[in-house]
Amino acid sequence: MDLPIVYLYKRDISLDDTMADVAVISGSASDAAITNKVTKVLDEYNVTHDDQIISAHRDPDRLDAYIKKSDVKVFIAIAGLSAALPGVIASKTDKPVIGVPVSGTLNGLDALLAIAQMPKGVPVACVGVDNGENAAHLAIRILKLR
Ligand code: AIR
Repeated sequence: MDLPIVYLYKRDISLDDTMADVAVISGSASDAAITNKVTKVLDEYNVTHDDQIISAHRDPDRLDAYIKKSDVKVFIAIAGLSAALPGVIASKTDKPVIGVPVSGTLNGLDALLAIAQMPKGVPVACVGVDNGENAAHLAIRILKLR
């Protein structure tokens, strides 16, 4: 189910958030089309997910609080432009992080490089530009390892 944008922005981080297997975090409400591709596949496979809109640049403290509080098993982070979100999450957790570059400008090449070119020791699994479906499929495969 697609959640209203206002709800995603204003919701406090609650204990319910720790119940999900996957965190789906978008950098902006404007990423909704790609975020919906992710959540559609997760829903098809009955994978529980907690959806948030948190910008690594605009709201770093809230992102930090969410990661510290969250007990999910896999993070999916969706962002365009200078897409720091997946990398920042990977710097704050030892859980798997999957990044989805969004094609806002430069056909998504800016976000693709920002997500894929992580330094050693801080890995992010980068799927194709706008390919939210593959982020969900990869998360499902990771969950199967358990
Ligand atoms: N973004 C948001 N904070 C940091 C970044 N890089 C990204 C969003 C979105 C793009 O910037 O993930 O893809 C444009 O966001 P907005 O809110 O200006 O529409």
